[in-house]
Amino acid sequence: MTTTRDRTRCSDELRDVLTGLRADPPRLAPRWFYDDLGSALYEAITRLPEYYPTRAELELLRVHGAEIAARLPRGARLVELGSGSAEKASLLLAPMAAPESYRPVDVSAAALAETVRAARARFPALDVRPHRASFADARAFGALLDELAGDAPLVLYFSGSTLGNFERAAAAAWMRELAQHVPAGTRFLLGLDLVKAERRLVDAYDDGTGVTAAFNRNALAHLNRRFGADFAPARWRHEAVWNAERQRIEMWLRTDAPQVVHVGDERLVFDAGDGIHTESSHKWTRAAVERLIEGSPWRLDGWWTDPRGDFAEALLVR
Ligand code: AVJ
Repeated sequence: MTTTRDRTRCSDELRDVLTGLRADPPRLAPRWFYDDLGSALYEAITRLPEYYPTRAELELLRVHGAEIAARLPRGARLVELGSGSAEKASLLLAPMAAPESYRPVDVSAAALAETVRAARARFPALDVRPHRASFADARAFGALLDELAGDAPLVLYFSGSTLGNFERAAAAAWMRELAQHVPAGTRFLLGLDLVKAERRLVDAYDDGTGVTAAFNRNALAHLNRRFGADFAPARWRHEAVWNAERQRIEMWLRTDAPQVVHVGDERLVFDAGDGIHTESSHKWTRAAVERLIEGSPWRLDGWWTDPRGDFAEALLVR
């Protein structure tokens, strides 16, 4: 059944999509990667030999998880932003002192169910409570944090360098807003991919098997399924470029020939050479983290990297 609310949400989303596609240069938000197929493709990306961040963060937690856990308060409520296999959170929960509960937060009910299943299998005695919510909107997520704050010390965990999808200024604003919804003493553990040789960064986002290209093009297929658009995904070339000035990998979909595409009631015309910017994945240094939290209630209280120095966990305290 389609409710009025569904239609309203659909038209809001369609309006956002059209605003982005009509911008110069055209853009599409990374969230359009993640329908069921896109989530499966991302899962495949994490296993590619070229895509090192997932393995690097797991290795970091295997090597330094106990040290990190020793810096977290006893009896803490672990709130994880985004949910998957609970594999990373488990490497913190195992050495943590008497965690009060584990609270994965995600918009996807399917992702949450999988996280809960995995966490309960690993820690049968642990209180595991999923929260279906978006954390991208700091105000909405702040309302959830207001509810979660108080009974036990809070530890937020945001893994995978997903913060890197925000523009730098938006990330800083988001951090400041979250700080307004958590008590003093709250810890925030941030998993961040570090700046490194351009070759390795580009290869991680342009793998030889073409999985990332399929993941990128699936955003267009997703728009076709969701809004009845008529993108021809195969006619868009996957591009991953290092933007040195902004220290980020950008993903684009580019067309070599003119194309006309219908989205909703709109007719969009693309010229040969036009691109759609689909994702920015910002990379980090310790100095960039200091800039991120400058003038905010957060301060940097710990920093660990994996043995190769590819990935970091930054521990912030409010
Ligand atoms: C899920 C945002 C962390 O930026 O590395 C992987 C997404 N895009 N390959 C990242 C992604 C292309 C990923 N994050």
